[in-house]
Amino acid sequence: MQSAIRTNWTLEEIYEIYNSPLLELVFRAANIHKKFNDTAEVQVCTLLSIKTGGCVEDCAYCPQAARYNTGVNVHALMKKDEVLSYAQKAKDAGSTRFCMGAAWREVRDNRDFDRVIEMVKGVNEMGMEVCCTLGMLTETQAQKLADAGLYAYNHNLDTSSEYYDHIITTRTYDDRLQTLDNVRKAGVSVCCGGIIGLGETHEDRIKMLHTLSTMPEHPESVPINALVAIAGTPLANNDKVDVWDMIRMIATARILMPKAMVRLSAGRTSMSVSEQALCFMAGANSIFAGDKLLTTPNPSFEEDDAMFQLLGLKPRVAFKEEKALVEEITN
Ligand code: SAM
Ligand code: DTB
Ligand code: SF4
Repeated sequence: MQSAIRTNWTLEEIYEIYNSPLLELVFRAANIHKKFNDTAEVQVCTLLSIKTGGCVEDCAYCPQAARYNTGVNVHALMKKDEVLSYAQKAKDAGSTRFCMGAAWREVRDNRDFDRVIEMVKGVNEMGMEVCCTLGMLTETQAQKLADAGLYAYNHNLDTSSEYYDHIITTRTYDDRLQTLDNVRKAGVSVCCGGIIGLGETHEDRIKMLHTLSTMPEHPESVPINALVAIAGTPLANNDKVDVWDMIRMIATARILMPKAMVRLSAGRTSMSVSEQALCFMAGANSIFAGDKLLTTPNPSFEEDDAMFQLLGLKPRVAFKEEKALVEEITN
């Protein structure tokens, strides 16, 4: 049998998958999803912006970049207790992963970082999978976060290496890859994906999926975001992302990386329940829940609860892989 999980995909193979007739692509992805995962299960993650706006980077899509006038309220790093009470609310509403985002270019070794370490410890002790997205990290910083109980780190490639400098000029694709490597070395689960609707071509999307699916180990989570066009940013007037493109991306990601959590991320407020259902059919098995992403709106817990009931979906339990491993060892 050909190895089920492959890291040697060629660009040509991915091109063919991505461009196959839409329903054929969805059927193929759905079959793979059924074979590798519990398709009734969706991971529910909650995001919290712990430090908002005022970022020095020039990411063309981002409401938090200081250089664009987006009307985002700048907020210094939140207090630990305040963050933990948000985490508790998210847990009570059924989230099993809590992701803290900071509008930083990179982590600095200062008191703010010490405070984030305390937040990581606190959320971990609550029994949730704790994730951070704080910008670039050194290997030592990644290790410190790991020691505090960090479960996953989100660091997106966003687009292809070729298109990257059309979107961001204040750092390079290699900087991104270096941080991802540092996260891996620290034994932290990798969450890495991208955004569609930045003005990239289909080829750029294919190239990004190629980079992700040929990493020595696939990212454990792959968020697929649709651009939320923000007034004041250079991408404010970009066309709305076609939902079929979102489905195509999700299905291709599922086929290439059968066991990854493929996350239907930003953009859900402009999608109907039927459109989201097609994304789940195509292999999406994770969402961000709660009425705010970092700074922009997201469906409420109640709306998602109703969607889960309707579609017969259930939230994935926390630390599922680890629990399965313990059962295997003890049985
Ligand atoms: N500053 C850190 C960084 O850039 O890595 C962490 C926070 S940053 C806001 C996290 C991710 O959010 C970005 O990598 C990008 O993929 C996504 N994002 C930001 N603005 C977005 C938008 N307007 N639409 C869709 N995704 C967006
Ligand atoms: C990811 O891939 N998407 C999330 C999370 N990782 C950090 C962020 C989406 C942000 C959308 C714009 C905002 O709310 O500011
Ligand atoms: Fe936004 Fe992160 Fe870029 Fe800063 S580094 S502008 S927070 S995406």
